[in-house]
Amino acid sequence: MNSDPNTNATADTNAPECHVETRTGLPLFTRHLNNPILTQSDWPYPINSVFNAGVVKLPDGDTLLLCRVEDRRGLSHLCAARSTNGVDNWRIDATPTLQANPREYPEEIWGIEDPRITYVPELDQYAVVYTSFARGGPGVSLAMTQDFKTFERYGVIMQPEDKDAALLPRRVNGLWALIHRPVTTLGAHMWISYSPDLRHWGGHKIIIEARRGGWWDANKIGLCSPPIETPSGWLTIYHGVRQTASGSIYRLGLALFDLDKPEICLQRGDSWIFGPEANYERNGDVKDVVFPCGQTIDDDGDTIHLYYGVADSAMALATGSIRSLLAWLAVNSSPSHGNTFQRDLVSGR
Ligand code: BMA
Repeated sequence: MNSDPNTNATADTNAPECHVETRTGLPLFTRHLNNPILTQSDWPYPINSVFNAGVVKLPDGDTLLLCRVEDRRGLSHLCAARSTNGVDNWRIDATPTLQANPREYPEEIWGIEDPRITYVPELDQYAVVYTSFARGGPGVSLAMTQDFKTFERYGVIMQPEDKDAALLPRRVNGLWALIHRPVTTLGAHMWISYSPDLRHWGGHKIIIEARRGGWWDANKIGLCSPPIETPSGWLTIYHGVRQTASGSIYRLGLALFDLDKPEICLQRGDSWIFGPEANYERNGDVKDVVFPCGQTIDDDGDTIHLYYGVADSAMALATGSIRSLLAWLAVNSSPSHGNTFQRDLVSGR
């Protein structure tokens, strides 16, 4: 058990690899010994790979992973897997749970990918925000559900090129808020947009930029799992993509956004907190990728179970503490690395 006086996190001190640590030397995230927890061989029908699942804890206590499943044509659909302990004995839907429907939604002609799930108490529904992939590139689509059996599709809510999106669980100043990652002439940065009805979106603002040059998160960043509401702000895990001579490395960083004005970045970590180190993260269809799209939080309000796709091939699990993440962020962030673009605009550079 963890003995970090700063937190009440549960941590396996035998855990290998992750070098970003709390003040007392424990890793911020500890990989589960059963990793990878879901693979192609678990599936009830033939597939290529299962990864980048949206996650939610259901009212009956089950953990539901809405997995991105790539079929053997290379196109993706979503399939639900449920487990009582969130680790094993997954009960996987016998057929795809949510499939692309290009006849009615042509933006899905090349499949649907990377769902993020947010429970919205006001609507008593889950918002599933996913990437729809077609000739115009990836876009952001929304479907609402109560039971992960039937879905009300809203279609595209952010036109291509855009992805890595999640809805905040409640209105902010009367409006729904969506974090997403459009690719524009400005680059691949994270934005927020607001809507009165989940269909019409505006008030678009950059919330954090990809850094430049040699940084681990230079040139391309994107939201991972849906932001977590804490008393200090919206705690947000994002990915940074480092381009190297032998391909990309997807790593994870932390940022904190203002509760009432989520376009304001309060803190942003300097270094990455988690990256591909284990063999199952380093090798697969796409090497060196860790890609979480969801998490569950225990009843203690602190223990976070992060579910992440590994190497675009399988699903893995790592556990940490929200209090430790916030404590780390407070002492490892530079206020100057929020949104330089807005400052450039003001200064005219
Ligand atoms: C991103 C997304 C993810 C994928 C990652 C690495 O752009 O497409 O689905 O896991 O690339 O290939």
